[in-house]
Amino acid sequence: MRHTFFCIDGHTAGNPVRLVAGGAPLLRGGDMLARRTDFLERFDWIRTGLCFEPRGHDMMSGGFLYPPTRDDTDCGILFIETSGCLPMCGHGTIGMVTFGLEHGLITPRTPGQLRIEVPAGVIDIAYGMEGDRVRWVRIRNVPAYVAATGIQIEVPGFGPLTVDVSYGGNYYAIIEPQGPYTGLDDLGASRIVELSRTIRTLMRAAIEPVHPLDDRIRGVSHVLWADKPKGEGADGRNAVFYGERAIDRSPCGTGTSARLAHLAHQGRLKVGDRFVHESYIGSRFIGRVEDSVMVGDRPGIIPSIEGSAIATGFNTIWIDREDPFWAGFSV
Ligand code: PYC
Repeated sequence: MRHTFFCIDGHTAGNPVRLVAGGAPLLRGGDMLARRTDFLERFDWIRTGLCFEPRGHDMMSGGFLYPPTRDDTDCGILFIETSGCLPMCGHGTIGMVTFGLEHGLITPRTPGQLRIEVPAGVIDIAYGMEGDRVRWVRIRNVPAYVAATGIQIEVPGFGPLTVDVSYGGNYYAIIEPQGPYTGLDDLGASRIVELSRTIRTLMRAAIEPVHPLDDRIRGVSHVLWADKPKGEGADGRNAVFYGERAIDRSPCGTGTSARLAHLAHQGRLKVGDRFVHESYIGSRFIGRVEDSVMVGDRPGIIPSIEGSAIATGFNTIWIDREDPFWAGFSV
């Protein structure tokens, strides 16, 4: 049996986005988090088949647009990625909103604005179009907050690190320059990946952050290495590790949100401040601290992230049950 998926492929600031425009399964559930659970239970083969080799690769990421479950939103997004189905994905949202608007898959009730349901909550979008091209997308993200600070770990073959945990739609272990970590360029991509995998395991053994308002969102999934900016006009740089082998090519939307909350927590940013975040490859998002907010009993912020995406083409993909690798593989 052959399943056909009509996709719009592209990237946001260099990181891949595969919008599955045709072939999405019908899902059960009263909100996007419940639909995500249903998808993982019954249809995860679609994610692994579309994201892993031979149809995808270590960084592959994307998702589906769904009808809204509420009256006050325009649509829902379910994210897929090599690491699973994230509660929220910033670069993925920028890409899917861009491709969805450019190809008539999303019809905004108010031009220039969208309200979208994601598993982590509801996000507000502003965007700018010129002709049929979306030039920029800004996400007013779910509230971000710092979940833990000062966690001490000993990384074999590297040394001791003090790590903080911050939430921006996913939970990030944040490592600032210190002791053995002197900067991204001193480490290099393969070492970042290798160390991040170990650090995530150590962090998971040390702490399991649970979202104060929804305990279905929990656990450190990503590692963010913070660094000083490299390019003119940037305020900071990062490398975000996800999945088993990926460094985000974009500055990472949820990672930037988590970092904004982290810097606000440290008193280094305040409401109204802007923070230009550079990715490992030098692409950029503009982050802003929009507001302060309580997340349960924790002080947090409302972050926004702004960036742009480019479609690279249509891609009709088959998952053929006669293919020995129909559900994908990773090595
Ligand atoms: O942009 O939020 C993001 C993201 C998460 C994982 C990769 N990118």
